[in-house]
Parts: sequence; structure tokens; C-alpha cells
Amino acid sequence: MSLIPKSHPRAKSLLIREKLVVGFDNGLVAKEGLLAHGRGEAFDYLLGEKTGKAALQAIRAAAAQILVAEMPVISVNGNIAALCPKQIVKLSKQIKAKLEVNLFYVNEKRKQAIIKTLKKNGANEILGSKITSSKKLPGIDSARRIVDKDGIFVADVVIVPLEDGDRTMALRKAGKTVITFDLNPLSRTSQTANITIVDNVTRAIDLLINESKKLSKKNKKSLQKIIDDFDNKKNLRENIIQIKNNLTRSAKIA
Ligand code: PTJ
Repeated sequence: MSLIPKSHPRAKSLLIREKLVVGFDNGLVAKEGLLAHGRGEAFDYLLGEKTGKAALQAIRAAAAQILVAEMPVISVNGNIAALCPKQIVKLSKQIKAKLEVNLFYVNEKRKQAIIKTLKKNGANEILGSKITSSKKLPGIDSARRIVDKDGIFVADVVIVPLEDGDRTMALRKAGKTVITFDLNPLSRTSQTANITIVDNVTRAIDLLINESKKLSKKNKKSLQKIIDDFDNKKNLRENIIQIKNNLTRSAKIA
């Protein structure tokens, strides 16, 4: 049972934090995942803790991109398994994307706990656990280089929520289109992905599910136009301006 009263002015944020802590206690989240969440919280605060206009545009572009993909794969780490396992499975089914567990702080026990959680939430097949299916992604030294030969290795579009920068670069070099969720518009992942959704994954994931359902009625040409009209660098600048405007407003009040 949660110790956070619903009436607490910061209940929403504290409840998300609690999911991470419970995820840590249940062996899903790395210690470093708690720190990563703290960094995300700080940026969320600066962004106003709501989905901005720029994020909505990125979500639309991401939905179009996954709908035109031939083989989309969603990479799942500890934080995602703790924060939104049900939604990530729902998204994978809706857009017919494979799920692959890929950890930065590799740990077999944690990997198995994540797989169990995804299965409990309705996932059928989860890649990334068979040694015989392992392939090395060139240009990266971390454990994230080990990918599944039937998953990320052959994917054309890879969705990497809450990612560290070096793999995004390696995936781009391998010719893949990368979509990420990252609250920090300045991070290397944000700057190197094709589409960066600068929003809390706990808010944006449902929006992405809805948008991909909505756009699934559009033809390929219209979807491609949405993708071509999207400029990630411009979108990131808009998010930074949003932070600047929020700070300027707060400075006037203070
Ligand atoms: O489970 P593992 O071993 O794969 O490890 C996962 C973490 C997240 C620990 C690992 O990938 C890592 O260290 O990531 P970084 O380099 O800290 O990057 C995480 C990024 O996600 C940072 O830019 C955070 O601002 C951002 N972030 C954190 N929480 C959220 C978020 N973005 C969106 N929604 C969040 N809830």
C-alpha cells in the first residue's frame, strides 16, 4: 500500500518515484536507475511536468515512423519495466513491434525479473535472453552492444526509452532509425536520436499508443509526410526554449 496521500501537492511525482523504488525492491531496476530517474525528475520540473506542444509533435512523428517501419523493436530496460510495463506491452502489440530486453548494467537475474514482469503484463515473446541469439552491435563498448539477432540487430526502427548516449550513436551508425523518450533535451541520446520525445515516459507512452492508433488509418504517403516535416533539432530547441520561458516566468514571480 502506498504511503503517499492522494491529497499531497506532489502526489503524482511521488507515486512515479514510488514505482521506481518498488521496481528496485523487486529486482527490476538498477541502483543507477534510481539516479537516472532523479535526473529525469529535475528536467520534468523545469518543463512544467506536463506534455508540451513540442513533445506532442514528436509523439506524432514517432507514431508515423513506427507505422511505416518494416521491423520495429522496443528496447526495454529496468526503469521502463518498473514504470510502464503494461503500456509497453500494449504498444508492442498495437504496432506489431518486438520487445527486447537490453540492459546497460547487465545482470542476468534482473533480466529474468524484467522478462517475468513483461510476461505478467501480457507479453508473449521477449527477445534478448538467449545466448545463442546474441550479436554484437559495432561501435559500442558497453553491455548494450549485445543485441538479439532476430531483434535490434535486424530492426529498421528501434525505440529506446531512457537510453544512454553511446548506443543511440551506434544504432544510428548501423543505419537504424532511433526513437527515444528523454526528459533531458540536452542529453547525447536526445541529440543523436532521429525522434526525441522530451516528456516523461509515464505520460507520453499513452499518448503514443493513442496517436499510433489514430494514424494507423492514414496511408503510407501521409505518414511519410509527417516524418519528413519533423525536424528533431528544431523540436529540441523548442523544448529548451520552453524550459527557459518557464524559468523566466518563475524568476518574475520569485
Ligand atoms: O536498466 P539498465 O541497466 O538498462 O539501466 C537503465 C538506466 C536508465 C539506468 C541507464 O540507461 C542510464 O544510466 O541512463 P542515463 O544515461 O542516466 O540516461 C537516462 C535518461 O533518461 C536521462 O537523460 C534522464 O533525464 C532520462 N529520464 C529519466 N527518467 C525519465 C527520463 N526520460 C523520460 N521519462 C522518465 N521517466
